[in-house]
Amino acid sequence: MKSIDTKKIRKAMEKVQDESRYEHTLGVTYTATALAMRYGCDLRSAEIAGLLHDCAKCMDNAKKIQICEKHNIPVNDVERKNPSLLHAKAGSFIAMDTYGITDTDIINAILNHTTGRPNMSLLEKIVYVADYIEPNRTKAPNLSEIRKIAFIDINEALLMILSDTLTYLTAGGGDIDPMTQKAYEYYKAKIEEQKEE
Ligand code: DGI
Ligand code: FE
Ligand code: FE
Repeated sequence: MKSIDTKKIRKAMEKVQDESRYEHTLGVTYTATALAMRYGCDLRSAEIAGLLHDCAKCMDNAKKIQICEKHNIPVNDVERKNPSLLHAKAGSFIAMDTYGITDTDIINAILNHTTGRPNMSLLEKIVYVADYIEPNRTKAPNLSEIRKIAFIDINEALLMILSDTLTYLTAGGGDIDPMTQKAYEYYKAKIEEQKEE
């Protein structure tokens, strides 16, 4: 990953994202880096994944679908109905194709940053949590508690975010992606198991 120029990626994000999305990107980048310091994850990987996690967010939905179809990336029914979800899949492709990222952990962190998944790597958890808690976020419930727990027990923070996301989707009548549900069930069982020990 030596040849990856993070300053260049930052400039590119400033260009392809609107102002508030770019501010969010910078917030995720430094929050992910701080979490990486706390949990002993590679700082540079956290920085690159943070910078690129929403690289496809500001594309129109038709373009996201087109990228997935062209490159044989499967699109499920929930994603077809809510194409905004596809910014994670399309973004992981663009990270490889446009920004030359080859590290599979970084690619997976981008790919799974919206829904999560069972058995996430440390970097995937860090990007997922940083995306939710970065300082520009203001709307989600329990933010101050989750922000604190994120630096104490990342699995606990992950479960709180998944749980609040499912509550929010259910209350608003949003379709639940099977991966969000599977991730929640996996971490709920895992944390219960740990508490029994
Ligand atoms: O791209 P960001 O806004 O920074 O954050 P994100 O990639 O986590 O996307 C957040 C949105 O994704 C939020 O509005 C909730 C939505 N989301 C997460 N899981 C699901 C979902 N939406 C649906 N319909 N189904 C899901 O399972
Ligand atoms: Fe996102
Ligand atoms: Fe984001």
